[in-house]
Amino acid sequence: MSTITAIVAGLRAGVAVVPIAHDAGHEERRHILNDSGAVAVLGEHQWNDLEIPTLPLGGVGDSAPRGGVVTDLNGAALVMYTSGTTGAPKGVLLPESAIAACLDGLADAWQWTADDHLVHGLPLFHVHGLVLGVLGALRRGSRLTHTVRPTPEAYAAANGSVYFAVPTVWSRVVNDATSARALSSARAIVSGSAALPVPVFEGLRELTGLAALERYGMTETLITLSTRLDGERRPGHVGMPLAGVATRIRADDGTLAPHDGETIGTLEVRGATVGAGYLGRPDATAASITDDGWFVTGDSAVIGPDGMHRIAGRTSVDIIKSGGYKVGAGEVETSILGFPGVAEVAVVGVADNDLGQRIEAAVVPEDGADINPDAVIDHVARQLSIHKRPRRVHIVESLPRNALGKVQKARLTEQLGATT
Ligand code: MLC
Ligand code: AMP
Repeated sequence: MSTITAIVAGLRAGVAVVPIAHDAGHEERRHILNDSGAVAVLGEHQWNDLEIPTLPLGGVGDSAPRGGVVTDLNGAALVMYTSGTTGAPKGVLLPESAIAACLDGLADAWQWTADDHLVHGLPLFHVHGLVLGVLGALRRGSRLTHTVRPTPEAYAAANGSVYFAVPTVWSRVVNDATSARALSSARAIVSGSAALPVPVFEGLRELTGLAALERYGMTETLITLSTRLDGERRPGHVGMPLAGVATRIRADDGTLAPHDGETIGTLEVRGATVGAGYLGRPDATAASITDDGWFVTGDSAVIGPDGMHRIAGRTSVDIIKSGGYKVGAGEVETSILGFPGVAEVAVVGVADNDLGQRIEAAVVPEDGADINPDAVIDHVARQLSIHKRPRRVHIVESLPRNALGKVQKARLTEQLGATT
């Protein structure tokens, strides 16, 4: 509740709010607070290493916000941190107008109204749980139940009309037939943040009688594509552009690719839901936009002649989606390199039935070093965040490299996957 109070207070006061993961470790927390130029932390928390004042909610604090920090927020209502292929997470500037366009576009696609009772248990520091799951309910005036954890049992008990979840949660729902059947009184179930496997889509349809609505988006662009309640819901497809959004795909040779249902290209999007770039990173912002103003998503997609989109994958192996969380291989590698005795490391996403991808690391120790894999996992959980920890750490003699010395991540992913 304190998160929702703090976010709404910030929005009402016209003060940009920066959500921080509840399980954020000390390095990640410090990076986000410093990089964003935050002047105060709102609400209760158990962090005892903060160098900036905490303002309690529901009363007047005795500490004042820290001053002297000037950042160009470019009119952002929210600054949401997201991982890239390398380096620490970047803050995405999200103006109120983009948030409103996204929420209204989704309301149109899903016929979302004040009569709905939305249920989800997603974390409140990302677009899915916070923007769609909280601000969406507030904008529509619909009732919201947050189940705290997104468990099948909690979803079954909530008696909602619309449910949101990431594919990992939907896969767990399908594996719990009793809970799944309890959702059959809902009018819509919605999946997003990662690809919904076709068997999970089919399992949901069989157990709940509902064809899941699938939608696609990114922190940088908010939600741009969705299937519609009054349209076709084709397994493995993420539908059409929301109102006010346009898309196109670009082939490897740099030309725009045809919308023929076969050609794969990098997806580019433009429109009212797209954010205002990265905070304090004009270089990264410029690199993400084409000369004619389209945002380059880094996802590969196919567009059909009927306008239906299918996401075919990511263009970079260094972006991992685990349980719907985006994690950059680079940030985990940097963290592990700081662990005593580590000479080299490579982090990859290995295919996982539950999480979509699970984070695994291959570590080469320095000569004579004896590294405990569990200690490496704990190190990442404490420094970055619990959800960014590798699920397995392999101690290896060397990393597979090509003739230029570059780590062959595809080969490593195959090798690690084969050891499961
Ligand atoms: C385990 N734990 C540890 C630990 N190992 N804690 C500390 N150190 C270690 N080494 C404990 C934790 O304390 C915690 O305990 C528990 O393990 C967490 O378990 P987990 O294994 O990480 O959780 P898991 O079951 O795998 O979570 C699955 C999940 C979660 C689906 C619930 O991944 C999730 O909430 N995903 C949603 C991500 C999301 O919202 N993405 C949207 C991005 S926006 P305890 O006791 O606390 O459980 C976006 C745009 C768009 O993508 O399109 O939407
Ligand atoms: P994030 O930065 O956490 O907002 O993650 C955005 C990324 O999640 C996108 O670039 C996609 O790779 C992935 N994603 C989101 N929704 C879907 C979806 N429905 N299908 C496939 N991938 C998705």
